[in-house]
Amino acid sequence: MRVFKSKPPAVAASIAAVTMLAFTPLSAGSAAAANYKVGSLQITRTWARATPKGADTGAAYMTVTNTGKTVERLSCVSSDASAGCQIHQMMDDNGVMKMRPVPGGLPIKPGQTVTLDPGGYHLMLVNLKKPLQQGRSVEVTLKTNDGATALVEFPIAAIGAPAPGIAGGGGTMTMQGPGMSHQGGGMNMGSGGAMK
Ligand SMILES: [Cu+2]
Repeated sequence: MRVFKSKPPAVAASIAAVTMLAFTPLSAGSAAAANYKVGSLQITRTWARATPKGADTGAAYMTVTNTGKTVERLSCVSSDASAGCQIHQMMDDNGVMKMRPVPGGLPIKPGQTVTLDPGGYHLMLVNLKKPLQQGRSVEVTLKTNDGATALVEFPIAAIGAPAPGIAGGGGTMTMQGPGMSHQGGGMNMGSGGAMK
């Protein structure tokens, strides 16, 4: 028969279990400024605009810098909010602003920074599965021509917001005008020949 001597629980000799306090700097805007890498492309200032109910397209924006030595072409693969995803450019067609997919991806030269902004280049989320809601975010997979991909998060600002984290306003343009519709697959995505 054995006798168990009960020992007092070992006093944690290492009270020195240091708690590391992570000081998270507060970001200025509501949207945390996250940086992403896709190949040699650095992506910052990601944001999207909320959409009104029933809209079937939404737009997202970002700043892209090429830190590499060769031209990179960026394209959009998919998003969690829409059936399709494209990079569009705005074009003045006899005084009417139209948007078209950038054929072959958006080119960014070595050292160049390209800003996608309302009125210019933008990510177009085509055939939305749900409205883009302010305060939420949309996840988009981007790809370079080298085949590098990244999942990038776009915090959603107000409907018509002119910049990330800014509430409402806008009036710059709507995405719903004639000639702007992306409905029904009317956009010719084929072979880059759609540009005229
Ligand atoms: Cu567009």
